[in-house]
Amino acid sequence: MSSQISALQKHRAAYQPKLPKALRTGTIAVQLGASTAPPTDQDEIRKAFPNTYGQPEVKLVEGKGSLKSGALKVGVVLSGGQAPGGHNVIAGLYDALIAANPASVLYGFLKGPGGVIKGKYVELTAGIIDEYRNTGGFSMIMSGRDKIEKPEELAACKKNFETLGLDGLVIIGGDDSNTNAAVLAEYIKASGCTTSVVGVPKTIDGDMKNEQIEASFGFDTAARTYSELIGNIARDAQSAVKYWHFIRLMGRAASHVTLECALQVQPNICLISEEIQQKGISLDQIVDSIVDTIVKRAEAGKQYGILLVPEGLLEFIGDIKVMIEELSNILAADEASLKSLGDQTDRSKFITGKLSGHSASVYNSLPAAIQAVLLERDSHGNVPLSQVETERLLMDLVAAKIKVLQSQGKAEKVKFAPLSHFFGYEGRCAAPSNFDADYCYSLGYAAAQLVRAGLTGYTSNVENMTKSSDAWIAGGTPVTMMLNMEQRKGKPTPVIKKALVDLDGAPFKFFAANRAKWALEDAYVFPGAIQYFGPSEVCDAPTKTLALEKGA
Ligand code: FBP
Repeated sequence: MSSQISALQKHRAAYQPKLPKALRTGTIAVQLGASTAPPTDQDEIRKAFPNTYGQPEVKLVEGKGSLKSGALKVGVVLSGGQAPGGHNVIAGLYDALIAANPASVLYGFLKGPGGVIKGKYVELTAGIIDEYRNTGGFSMIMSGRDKIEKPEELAACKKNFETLGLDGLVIIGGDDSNTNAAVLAEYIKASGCTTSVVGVPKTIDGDMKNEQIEASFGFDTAARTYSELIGNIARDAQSAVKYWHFIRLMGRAASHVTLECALQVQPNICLISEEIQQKGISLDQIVDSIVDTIVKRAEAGKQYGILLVPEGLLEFIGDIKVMIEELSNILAADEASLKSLGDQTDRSKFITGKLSGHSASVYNSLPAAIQAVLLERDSHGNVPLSQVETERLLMDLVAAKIKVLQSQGKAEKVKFAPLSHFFGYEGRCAAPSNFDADYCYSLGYAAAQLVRAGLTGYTSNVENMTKSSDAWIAGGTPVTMMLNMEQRKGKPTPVIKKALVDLDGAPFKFFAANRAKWALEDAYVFPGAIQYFGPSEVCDAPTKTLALEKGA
């Protein structure tokens, strides 16, 4: 870490995150609930996870229990995209282990799951932990997107656990990484090794949630950071009165980030991928409806506006989704031949020959830069959508449509001057809000108790988060109860089901009830920068999404 720290960092280092009441006591016990099952695909999942399927939900309560009190050796790894609060998970984990037994040791595996496979780690001492308390980023031990999946990778992890004498490994990651934690937990248990594998729900995307996991960490801070920027742009738009801002927001699949920003800032247009998919809306129809609002605002003398578009939009548009699925199957079968081709023109030709007729024409209708990105997959089989400039595609299509209308003597009042923005990486390493700082520290503290209880194949959680921390309840959710079967790299695979925006849920309904008004009026709200000191209403409030979901 840099030897120079900012004044804010200095004061934040002294911030003591809040913990659920039961975790503040010296005596923590485990309360087991009923055994669990995933909502669908039970037979396939039971077959894939015979040793960890059906485990009970766990709550951490105050009381005398049988948690291990001897010195423990635990490893921790950060997996996937950065999310604000990761360092606090590690700090909470460390503090809980030391509180239970000061001789405990915490190892940080370096650069993601690859570090666990290769056995690359550092011992995380009190000095290192103190430097990173309440800071953003994953720079303490870095992250990576490797997947622990091949038999030799699983065996290498087991060997490293045995060499280090690890009682537990805590994997801080999103849906894919927690799925990976379940696979590793099953393998380790089946092979007679006693290392517990526990996950922590991380992702700014906000799509790893269910009844027990109320939110993934990092969503709060990232959405607040983007909302501050969008609010600033809205103010600029109202001041300059000449630009339409097309703003794409990170979030690989689900539109939670975009919806939360819309609830915070009240833009003129906000696209929600899940709605577009459910209603079967085409790209042309999306463009038409954007143009409609632009024309109406121009007629009211407003040549400016704010449009939010979720990163994952393209994958939710019917024929583009089908084309991407076909591409995934082709890549699974023919990746080597495709990679051997020199340039994008040859690749496009090769792909066009393999796609169905309609998908081929959809693929060829997209700009070459987007075509190229659609041929990439990460280690979990995902398209790297953060590199697809959907906001520019929309801007160009809208501009072209306005031109056509104007050539027909319509939309004459419109003076369309668009600007594009992408907010993604700007928010992933922001200093965690109080909410994320407290939540993450609690998740880490809870993960330590799950390891002390010898539990494996769990994700740590905290419930009741719209209430004060006295009412928070920490515990663990068995990963197998969150799984479902999906096609990955061309074959059915158990993965944690992504929580998409619920169109019957309160956050979307609030947005849908207000968007017509927001389209034409300037109903912008300016949230300003995240505040760390000051009135609780300003510093500690949960996201609008969580507040609406919980009726708070
Ligand atoms: P995780 O699912 O690993 O938390 O990552 C989320 C994310 O921030 C997505 O929103 C985005 O599409 C992706 O990571 C970008 O990936 P990369 O960091 O590899 O560019």
